[in-house]
Amino acid sequence: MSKKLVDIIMGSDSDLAVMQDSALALEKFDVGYELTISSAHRHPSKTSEIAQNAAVQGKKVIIAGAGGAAHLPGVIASMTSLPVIGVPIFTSSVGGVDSLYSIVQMPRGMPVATVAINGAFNAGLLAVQILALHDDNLFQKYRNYRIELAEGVESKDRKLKEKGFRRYLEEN
Ligand code: RP5
Repeated sequence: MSKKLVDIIMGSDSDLAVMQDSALALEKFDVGYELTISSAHRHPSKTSEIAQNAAVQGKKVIIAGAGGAAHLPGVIASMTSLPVIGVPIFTSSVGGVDSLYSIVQMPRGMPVATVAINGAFNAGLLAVQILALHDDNLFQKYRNYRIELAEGVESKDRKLKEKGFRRYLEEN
């Protein structure tokens, strides 16, 4: 795989089923990444080491996913100047709203770009967009991806008009 430009960090292995989507998004664009389990609460020293070493290792963006009292992305943001994208993980207790508020409500001066609850794929895409600012080839790949999305909508709309809604629903 190409150079590891993105750190994907999650608070627990129970986040992996969601956080794999960030890896899948990056792989779609041949962007190298490193996946790590760490925890702001259970292993603060490891979290601090990762955050402080990321830029030195050549990482350009950090994606951090956590659930509940989800301090991981904010704590990482406090220890690196790299852009941090936070992924609030769905929780069975309150549906991930706890994670969302913990991550999105960062104090002035310390931003974490927060995606939707379980929005790990979009976190990967946002990382691609950031990297593409300085990579024309990647920028073109990302533009092509957007064109494919639009074509997908056109094709569904053509099918709906051709078949009518009843057959469309039966067949999908
Ligand atoms: C958070 O606590 C993790 O990010 C995870 O979403 C949540 C629960 O962790 P486990 O108890 O499943 O390890 O730190």
